[in-house]
Formats: sequence, C-alpha cells, structure tokens
Amino acid sequence: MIARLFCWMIAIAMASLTQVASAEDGYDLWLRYRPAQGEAAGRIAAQATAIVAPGTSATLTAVRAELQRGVTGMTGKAPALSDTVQQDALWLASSASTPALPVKTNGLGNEGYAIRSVTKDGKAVTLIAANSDIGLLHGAFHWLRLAQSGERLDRLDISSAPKIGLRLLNHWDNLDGTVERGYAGSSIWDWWRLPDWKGPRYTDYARANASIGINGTVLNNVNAKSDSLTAPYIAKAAALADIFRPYGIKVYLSVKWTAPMELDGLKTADPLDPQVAAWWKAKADAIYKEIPDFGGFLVKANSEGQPGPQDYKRTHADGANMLAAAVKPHGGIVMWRAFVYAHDNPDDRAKQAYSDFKPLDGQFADNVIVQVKNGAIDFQPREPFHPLFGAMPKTPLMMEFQITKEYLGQSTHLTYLGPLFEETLTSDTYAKGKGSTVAKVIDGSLDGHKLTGIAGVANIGTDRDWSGSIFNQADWYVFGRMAWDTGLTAQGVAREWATLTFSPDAKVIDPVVAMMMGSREAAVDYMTPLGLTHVMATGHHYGPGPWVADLARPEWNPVYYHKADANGIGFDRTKTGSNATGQYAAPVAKMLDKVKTTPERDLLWFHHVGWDSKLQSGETVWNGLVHRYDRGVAYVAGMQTSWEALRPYVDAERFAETQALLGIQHREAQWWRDASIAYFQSIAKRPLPADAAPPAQTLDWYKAQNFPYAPGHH
Ligand code: BDP
Repeated sequence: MIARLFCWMIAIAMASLTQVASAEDGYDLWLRYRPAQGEAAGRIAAQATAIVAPGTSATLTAVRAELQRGVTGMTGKAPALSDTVQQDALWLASSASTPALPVKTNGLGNEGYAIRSVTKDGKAVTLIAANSDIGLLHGAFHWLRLAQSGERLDRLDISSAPKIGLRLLNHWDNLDGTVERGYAGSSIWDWWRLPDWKGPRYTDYARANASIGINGTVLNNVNAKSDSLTAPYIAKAAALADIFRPYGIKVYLSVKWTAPMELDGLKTADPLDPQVAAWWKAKADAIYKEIPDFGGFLVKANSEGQPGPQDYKRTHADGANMLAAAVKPHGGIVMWRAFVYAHDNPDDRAKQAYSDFKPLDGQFADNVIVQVKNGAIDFQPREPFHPLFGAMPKTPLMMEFQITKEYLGQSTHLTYLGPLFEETLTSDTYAKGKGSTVAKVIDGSLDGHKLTGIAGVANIGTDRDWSGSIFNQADWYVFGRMAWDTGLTAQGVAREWATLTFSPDAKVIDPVVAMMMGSREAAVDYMTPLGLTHVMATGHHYGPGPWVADLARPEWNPVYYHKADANGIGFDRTKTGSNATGQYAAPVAKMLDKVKTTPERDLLWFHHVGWDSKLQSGETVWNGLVHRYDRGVAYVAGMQTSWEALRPYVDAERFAETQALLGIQHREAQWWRDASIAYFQSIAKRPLPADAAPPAQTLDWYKAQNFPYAPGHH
C-alpha cells in the first residue's frame, strides 16, 4: 500500500516536472495551445467563457473550431458556443451580418480586423470585428496569439489590416513529390492520391498560414511541367482549393510557357499567335470552372533554360499580357518573374533583369505584377536590394523572398531570416527621394498601385516539423507576419515566435531571440563576408566552392563573382566596372560608386579592392576577411552554449534536435571558414593574422569533397 502510494507520488511529481517540457515533435508549429501557466490560464478562461460567432459559413465553422481548440488547450476547459452575446464572451461579428457594431470597421478592408474590450447590452465582452468572415478568422488568430503569449486580455484595443494584397507562398514542388530546394522531406501535396485522399495535413497547413496572414499559395514549381494544367491535375488542385478556401487562401499555378505545344500539339507558343491566346483562354476557363476563385498564374520564362516569349522574338510584356487576358474575365492575375539572365548575354548577371524589364515599364496589362527577387543574383546570404525596386514606377512589382534556405545552411543551420527580410524592406531606393523604401514600392504606396504582393519560396515538406527544423519554422512565421505588416521588426517577430514556440518565460525568450537575431549575420560571416557572393559548391549549393571555375556558363562559377586575383578581391560594379551601380537611383549610385561610402557589408559586391586596402577598423581586407570567418564560427559556438543553458526549459525532443543541428552547423561553419581561407590564401599569398588558426586541411582536400546526394537539387 505504502509502496503504491509512493509510486503514485513519484508519478505525480514526474508529471508536473514534465508538464513544461513534455516531448514535442514540432508538428503543431506556433499553434501549440499548451496549458497556460499560472495566472495566464485564469486570464484566458475569464475572457472566453463562451464563443459567440453565429453563422453557417465554412469560415465561421473553422473560427469556432480554432477558438475552442485553443481555449480548451490552454485552460483545460471547453468554452460554450452561444448564439447570443453574454458576459465575458468572445464575440465575433462582421459588419456584413451585424448592423450597428460598437466598433468601426471601415479601413479594415476585406481581411483586417479590430479586437476591442467593449460592453454590449451591459455585458463585458471581447469583440472581434471585421468586414468579412475571413477578417474574423484573422482576428481570432490574433487573439489566440495574445492568449498563448500570456498577455492581458481584458483591455484590448487593436486594429490591423494588411497593406499588401497578395501574401503568397511559392511551393517549388514537383508532381513526382520531390521539392526543388526542399530540405524538409517530400512535397506535402500527395498528387498521386488527390483528389480522393485529402489528408489532415492540408487543413493544418491552411490553419498555420491563415494564422500568420498568408492568403495564397502557388502549388507547383516555377520550373513547371505542363501536366499540372491537364484535367486530372486541375481536379487535384481544385480539391486543395476547396480545403483552403474557408481559410482565405487562394490557389495559384506555375505554368510552363510551351504547354500549348506539349499538351495539344500547337505548332508554336508565340504569344501573339491567336491560336496560342485562344488555347490559354480555354485553359483558364477550364480552371475557373473547377476553381472559381483561382488566383492566377506564376511564370518563369526565358530563365535558366525555361522557354518563354523571347524564343519568338517577343517581350516579357507580350507574354505576360497574353496570359493576363486569359484570366482577366475571371478576376485572375499573372505574376511574371523577373529572375532572368541569359547565357548569350555577356553583361554582368546582376544587371540583366533590370536591362530586360526596365524598358517594359508601362507596357504590362493591369492584372500583371512583376515578381522580383530581393536581390539581383539569387537569394544569397546577403544581397543589396534589387535595382528594379523603384525603377519601374508604372508597373506593380512584388517581392520574392526565399524562405527555404538554399544558400543559408538549408535545413541544418540556424539562420533566422527576419533580419534579411527587414534589411531588404527598409532599404531606401531613393526612387522618389529619401524614404522611398522597398516596402513602399511593394505595398504600392510609392507609385499608387492597387495590385500589390509579396511571395516567399516555401520551406515546407512532409517532415513532422514541416520545415526541417524547429528554428526553420521561424522563417515561415516571420515571412507571413512581415508580409501582413512590413513595419514589424525581425526582433519583435522573433520574440513572438519564441514565445509561442517555447514559452512566454523571459528565461527562454531572451536567449532564444538573442541567438536568432545574430544568426543570419553569422552565416554571412562564415560563408560570404564583406559582400562576397555565390561561392557555394556546384548544383546543390551545399558547402563552399569558391574555387569552382569549370562550369559552362561564366556566371555559374564562383570565380566569376569574387574575382580574386593576386592584387585583390571583389567585383567592380561601379561606373568604371560593370556599372551595375548605374541601375540605382542617383543618390544610391553615387554612394555605391565609392569605396568609402559603400556600406562595408556590401564592399566586395560593388568593388574590387586590394588585399592590403584598409577596412574601417584599420585592418587590411585580407585580415578582415579572415577575422569575419572566425567571428561567424565563434557565433555558432556561442549559440551552442546558449542552447545548452536552455536544457531545463525545453522539452527533450526539441532540445536534442536543435542541439544536434547546432553541432552540425558549427562543424560546417568551421569547414566553410577553413575551405574559404585555404582557397583565398592560395591567391592572396598573405600570412594569416597572428590570432587566426590555419585551416585544418589542405586546399586540395576541400576541393575533393563531393556530395552527390545533398538534398534539394532536382
Ligand atoms: C535558384 C535555384 C533554382 C531555381 C531558381 C529560380 O537554384 O533551383 O529554379 O533559383 O528561382 O535559386 O527560378
């Protein structure tokens, strides 16, 4: 008996110990709804005794389910559902269905919401008000975020509406289930078994996206296959659209330019050929029949071997406008990518998109938006903002970020992308004088555009944790949050995410946020310091390859980008070099033309400088490079130490995963550092600074490393 009692007591003690830290696999993302600790549980229960959200729409059904799930999870008690307002209820009402709301909803648009603690008929309630059920859904997620964060909930006065219209994920998912540049397992779209089998993941995907404000998803790879436009695949896409619709998420498709030839034997894909235009119109009609709210097309044309209108001596505008006409009657749009560079163009690759697109400003149909990567090369750890931002005032431009970290450590490195997004969005184009930020270009306010957008190349796959690691979830999260509100800071969003993902306890949040905030800069330091770029190994882009010089196209070779020689290092893009600086507005160009006024972080992007030239610190470029590599490695070691100290606060599963990945990151940061130094030293022929250790291996050893099965390369 006593022994049994004792066992019982131990069991209870164990249970309370592990309550904070019961193992989690990350599937729940930031919607964990774990039991709230201490006073927070009472606060939530007190403000949500009932949920009043009457209505029969699928969206309202989803809203009620989410609130019930959240409140029940956090308080242990299911709130009642009620059709009438009662004391301490959460009351959700849209202007569309409820006249005389006590809160004004003009200015909230179709997706925004207000949350206010009000009194209705003598009853204290929390009102979530909007103009649509989708707005209510977003408001509900905001309230759940506050509740999960342990915030007070009794005096709320919040209103929020997105400034950017299209907030999209781009999946580079192939029909065979692989994912280009995917590091989190296979594609979550089970094309083979769709449309019959609709797994629960699709709904969870929609919930996660709606919770951060994402309202559209491009289902397939920009390197598209025509098959995705056949009737069976349209039916599969329609099944997904049906699941996403209640969550305010539209479906889009990437299209292959030559689909009319491949699918129906047309002789040409010339955009000005009437038969081609008619084919696309019929195709659009067929899609809209199945998916009445289909969003539109995303197009990669005349880029990296993809066909496009230029094959027929037509322009990108000719191509985009032809497709735009096909979707226009249905309210669809075309997102035309500006990621182009051509093998027969000897000009600096960084200049080619601007040269192709700038002259087309004003020639695009009004339902075309040009999708521009954040930088002019390709999702590098750091790139100056793309010169097209601010340069095409008559054309809506949308941002393309890459959430999947092709060049930033893929699924193993902890490199939080918030600072990269923030740096780009706050960059000043000077297109209309000081303050013409990239954010203002893409939210349409700089040039008065109504069609606005931002896209993130998804890092989502079939891994239980969706993104390949717990910390990679933060990149998906921050993309959505900043797409909704470009004014958010990387730091603020990191705090939010860490709170939701781990705990509202400052003992956890502070060190986690500190780790995250410096992590991208650390990757820049150990991979591409001082404005170096594209020095990754061939194909899979995993690991260092600054020596690579044997690829067919010059701009595929790292040596093209760093131009290291006996005298110095860096790409002269000033007016005496490739004159890429001339593509920026005059004040920016002027700043970048001189070494002295170029931000040091972009030095070697814009200038070829001597190994012995001096940096701002007074040390030479060579020594500064070496020190930055070392600083990057040291930062990772620091993250390992910080993480070890968090062991008592994080569940065993997530702790162990992050610990192991940080171990890999440290080893790989060291490898990057050593390999890069071994190579550049063979060219600079300078001794290492006194405090720097020699690389562990010879340059030949690093060159001989080979990774034929590195993931994500298809
Ligand atoms: C690069 C990727 C490649 C993509 C291409 C693109 O290496 O896989 O197809 O961009 O954006 O980053 O089209």
